[in-house]
Amino acid sequence: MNRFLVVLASISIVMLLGVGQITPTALSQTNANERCFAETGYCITGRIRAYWEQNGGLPVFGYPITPQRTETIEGQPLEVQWFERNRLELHPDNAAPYDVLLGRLGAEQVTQPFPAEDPRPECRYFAQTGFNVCGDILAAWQANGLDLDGQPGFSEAENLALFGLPISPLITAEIEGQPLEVQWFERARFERHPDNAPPFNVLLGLLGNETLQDAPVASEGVPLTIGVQGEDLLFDQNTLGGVQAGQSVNLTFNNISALYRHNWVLLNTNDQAIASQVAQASAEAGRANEFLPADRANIVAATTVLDALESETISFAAPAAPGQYLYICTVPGHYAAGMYGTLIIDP
Ligand SMILES: [Cu+2]
Repeated sequence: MNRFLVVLASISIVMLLGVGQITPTALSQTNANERCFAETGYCITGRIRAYWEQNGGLPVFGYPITPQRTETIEGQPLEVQWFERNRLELHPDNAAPYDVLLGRLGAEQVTQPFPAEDPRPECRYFAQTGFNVCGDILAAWQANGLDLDGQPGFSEAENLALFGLPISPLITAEIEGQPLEVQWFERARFERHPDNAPPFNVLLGLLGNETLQDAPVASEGVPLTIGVQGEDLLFDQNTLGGVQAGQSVNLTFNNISALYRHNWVLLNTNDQAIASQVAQASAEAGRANEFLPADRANIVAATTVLDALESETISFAAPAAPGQYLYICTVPGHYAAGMYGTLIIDP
């Protein structure tokens, strides 16, 4: 299956760790299990949602900036979702809570090792890496953790499980044009903002945003996202819109079903009789042909067939004529069960 790493071209989110006045807004409740954020237009669900909510939420991870999708991380295909401050990865073979891991974005960004320090009595010294953690950064590190024991408060093992070890001393770095004192950890960058009142005097760097912005952008285009309604043979949206004739589109299809394979196929017609013929021919073409007929005359764009819990992003040019266009799932029986919707193309 082809998987595309599509990066939204310009995600500019101005947000500090001090989020007391910013309340996440429910965008929509298409799925009882989903929590959606109007701030970025993305939702969290399942284990990633549970992990996000249990281990610090907005101040620690930030808002989601991508859908959940498959990426290759260190040679391994993983289900991941990017947040402003980090990347959450699903590792279903691990026992909870290690079935969700925070990306090692600090270690990925600090490619030149820093020279180790001598222990200082007023600091916590980590002999494993040779760095001191002191003062307000130590306090902020200790204030968050991955809850391993169900007990209130965080042990040092729990702080370590969330942020990892320090991998730099306190250094001065230029962050968005501003010189700041920062310290790198395996999974985070702590930044000192001494003008802010506690607890906002130490903020976590926006490593998710920074990493995604550094990545190559697949293409400019209108982002569209569609999913499925749990284990029902239905898309989660009956209509998609906001696209002008001929515009390029980056469509992400999230098959959140744990049971069924699905695809998303855009037709060049709004005629249900033609859609029915395409569905029939697709079933006859079979899985080996991605449930697509040899004759693609009526097909504008299609994802591959996604197995359970897979995602894919495809790029295509929207139809040149304004109007309504059917999209269907061509996995046998799904169109007939109602798995279709309408893409509206504006002039
Ligand atoms: Cu389907």
